[in-house]
Amino acid sequence: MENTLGLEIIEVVEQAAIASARWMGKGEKNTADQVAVEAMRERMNKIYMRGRIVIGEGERDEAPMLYIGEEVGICTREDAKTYCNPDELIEIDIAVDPCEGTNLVAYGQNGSMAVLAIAEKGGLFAAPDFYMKKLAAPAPARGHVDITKSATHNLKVLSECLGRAIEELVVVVMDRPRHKDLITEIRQAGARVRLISDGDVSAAICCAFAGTNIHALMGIGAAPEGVISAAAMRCLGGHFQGQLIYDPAELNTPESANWSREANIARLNEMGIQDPDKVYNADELASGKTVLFAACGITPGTLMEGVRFFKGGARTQSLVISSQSRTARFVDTIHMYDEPKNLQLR
Ligand code: VTB
Repeated sequence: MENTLGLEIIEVVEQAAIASARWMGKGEKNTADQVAVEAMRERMNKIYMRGRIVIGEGERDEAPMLYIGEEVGICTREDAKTYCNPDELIEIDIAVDPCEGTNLVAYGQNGSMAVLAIAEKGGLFAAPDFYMKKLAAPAPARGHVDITKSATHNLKVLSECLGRAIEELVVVVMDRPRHKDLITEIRQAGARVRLISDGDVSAAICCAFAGTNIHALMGIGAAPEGVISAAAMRCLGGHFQGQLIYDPAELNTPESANWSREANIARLNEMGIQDPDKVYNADELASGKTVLFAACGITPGTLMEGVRFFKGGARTQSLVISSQSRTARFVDTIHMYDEPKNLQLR
């Protein structure tokens, strides 16, 4: 599945990142997202593959592009058999977030990226549009920390697994009222908290790389992005667990005040999720035999640079992770828009 796909998806995330980066700092998060969606879809549809969006911009009636169920790739066309080879006709599932951290782009802040994950059909959990409690940690803590246990307990375990004092650990938490008690607990346990306004996918993946000075991600974010984080963590051997949040009391936001716990459980049941309390680990969220992940920085981040425009071109940095070739590849690309003689390469 991955030979040429691994290369082509770099361009998919690069194009989305470049389009979105043109809207950096303009205060218009919806446009920053929309142009990323359009660019991602356009490039995806030039790939010889038979893809289906399983995590995207929303349900068909609410999202015009990259909606859940949309077919993408040249080999989804009616007469595909005449020009696609059998390998390219294998159905693959795709999870996309063309602009992860729309606010970050709109306000020119660090940590936004264009991101996607791919697996063979059925290999990615089609997460409902719910919130998800998440726990990410470095590989040595995999299977030792546990989302059902307290933050205090997990920090103790993490400190043992990593062989470092709790005081040296940094936990990323999204800065939300719902995390007030969690933040207090982490601080009381002795660890340090790095609050982020948005972008927990990047934070989760950072846990898998030593040297990022991020040792855990804790707290509640969006479920679909949890699957994308899990896909990367599955390939990198890091720890990732997610648990769907259906009780509005745990969110405590103005919107969630109108939700009902029972109605949410009923919705999950309708979607085939019988046990709403189930804890999903990375292997279950991204269960595919072959999993591919790609991300490109829009604004600068811990793992990747953001898009930098220069006279006649742009430069991007991406990360492509493959379970098959067991590689995590950082790709630095110069995009040349003008005649070479007019470029100021940088
Ligand atoms: C966002 C975003 C995250 O979750 O905050 C979102 O920044 C949901 O949380 O990266 P809020 O509704 O509280 O903003 C993510 O998209 C992904 O988990």
